[in-house]
Amino acid sequence: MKPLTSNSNVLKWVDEITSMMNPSDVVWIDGSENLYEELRKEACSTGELIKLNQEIYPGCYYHRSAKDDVARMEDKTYICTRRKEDAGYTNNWMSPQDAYRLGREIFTDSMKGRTMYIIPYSMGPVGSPFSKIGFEITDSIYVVLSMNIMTRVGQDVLDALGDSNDFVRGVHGKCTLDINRRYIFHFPEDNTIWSCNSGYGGNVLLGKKCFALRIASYQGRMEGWMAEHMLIVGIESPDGEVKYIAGAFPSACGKTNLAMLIPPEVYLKKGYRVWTVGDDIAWLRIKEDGRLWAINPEAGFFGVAPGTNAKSNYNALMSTRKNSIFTNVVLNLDDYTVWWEKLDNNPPENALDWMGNPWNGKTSKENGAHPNSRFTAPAINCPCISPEWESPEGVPLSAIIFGGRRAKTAPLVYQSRNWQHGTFVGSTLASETTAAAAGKVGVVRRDPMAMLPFCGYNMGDYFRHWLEMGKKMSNPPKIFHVNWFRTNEKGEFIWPGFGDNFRVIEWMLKRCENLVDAEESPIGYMPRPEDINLEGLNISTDTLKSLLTIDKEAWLEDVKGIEEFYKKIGDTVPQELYDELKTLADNLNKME
Ligand code: GTP
Ligand code: SPV
Ligand code: MN
Repeated sequence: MKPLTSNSNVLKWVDEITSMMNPSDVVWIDGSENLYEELRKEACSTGELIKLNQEIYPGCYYHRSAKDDVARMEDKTYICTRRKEDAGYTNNWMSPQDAYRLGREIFTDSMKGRTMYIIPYSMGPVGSPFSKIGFEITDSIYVVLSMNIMTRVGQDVLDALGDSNDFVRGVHGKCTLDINRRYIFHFPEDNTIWSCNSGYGGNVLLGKKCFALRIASYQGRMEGWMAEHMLIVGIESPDGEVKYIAGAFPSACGKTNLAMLIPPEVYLKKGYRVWTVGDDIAWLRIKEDGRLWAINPEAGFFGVAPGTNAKSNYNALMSTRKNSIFTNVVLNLDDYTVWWEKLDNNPPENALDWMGNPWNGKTSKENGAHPNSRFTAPAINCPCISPEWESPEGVPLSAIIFGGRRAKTAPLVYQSRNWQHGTFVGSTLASETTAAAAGKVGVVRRDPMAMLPFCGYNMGDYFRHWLEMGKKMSNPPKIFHVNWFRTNEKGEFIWPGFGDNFRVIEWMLKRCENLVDAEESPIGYMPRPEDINLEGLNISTDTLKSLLTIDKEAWLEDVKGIEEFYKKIGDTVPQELYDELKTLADNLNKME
């Protein structure tokens, strides 16, 4: 097929990859519906996709990845910088030379007898000053179709690029899906990503974590902006004013849910509304007004399916009702619809589970959907998508929230004293691990700014970049920490969460406008219990008080954990953060 561009940088690179991969055919993705329809048909004929019931799920398809390929694999993810210290303690490192050599060995002739697809895509609205362009070369139709949902793809991207050499070079090959030869290599110094032997979204939809976080975080440091693992949401008050919040929670800790939440009845009646801008990634820039502005570089949601239902996240569910792809969920053979745990109380009896085995939801003891089964859904499907979600200028942030799953230590909410303290709070973020990454679930680990698996350079330098950005803002967002996941002795969540998190958001926004006082505590500003609105909620003030307690001993343990973590990162950790740690320890020691 004739190339769709005359950009010589692109053509040279495509030639190199083509001669390495040796495909039988090359197809440029122009973004046309005709081509996509052809590819869907082909994928259905080979079993790569299954067409769902088009009356109930118009434009929707079903997909399965290999059994041992259902989540990001952090031990197979590498940052390949010339100097090992530039990748830092929190990343796996391989020298670019070794990684390219190994990659070439695996890729050579790997597309023999296969078609190679070339996808030009934009992260961010095409032409926005925030946006960046990438290419993904792949041998997977699932990837082509999913990239079309998750990013902006096609000819207008090539037109926007023109003759420029400023694009990210992504190469993905399924190869043989051999887990022992699975690698996700990032070369931040070359704007390059090579991913082999995987078919799972997080490893192969290269625009997402690989580019928009790992490569982009590195670019952001070089160019003076930030790429963060954050949702972006607009909160409209009854007078029609909209304030924007960004939130960083580790994988499977509630970003999609918070981005799309429906406020409790009492707030809806007053006229509050919530608008989704993004559910996973934010690119942040400082503008002349001294504020921090955010765009969502993606065009779709790659959301966790299990637990998504009409009550927990109606808007996410509605987003998946057309033109979406479901991966590793249950397939109902009676009507070709999909199902997953907690979708409803009516699991199908005649179905296939995520591995393709016969499954009866009424009698089986095993889960039908994989805990990290997901959907890719176009953002425009979301009933509460913000009118500003594609604004090339982004939206201004009033607040940034950090949060994780902490059964005991962290209170429901607290506010940092200033940007530097807020950076400290983000750097100490910790959470119990989830099914979003392969490995043990439920272990507490440090996950600074929810970026542990996604920062493309040395974590200490990343903290420094946060501090430097703060100095450049005359009106920075206020920084908060939340925890929706505190449990009682029985291990049950105390806080109802989901829509009721709006009550905490209301307090935070009032703090941003100085409309409510707070109590000083050893860890930061805490709400007075009476300032969290519990109207219409079956929770006592005593329960709320217990959600706001600070356990001195548990926190002193945490201080030790933070110190150990900083030491492992090494001497790149800014002194200012050690100062904050000392203040925290002193404050706690003074506590009754
Ligand atoms: P990634 O896509 O992996 O980055 O995840 P995410 O941060 O977008 O998480 P998501 O919103 O998909 O939520 C993950 C899980 O947390 C789901 O099972 C939700 O049901 C659950 N969850 C989300 N919000 C809350 C909450 O407020 N309380 C409780 N208890 N669970 C929640
Ligand atoms: C996450 O794990 O944070 C996700 C899913 O959003 S993945 O794209 O696999 O990274
Ligand atoms: Mn994520």
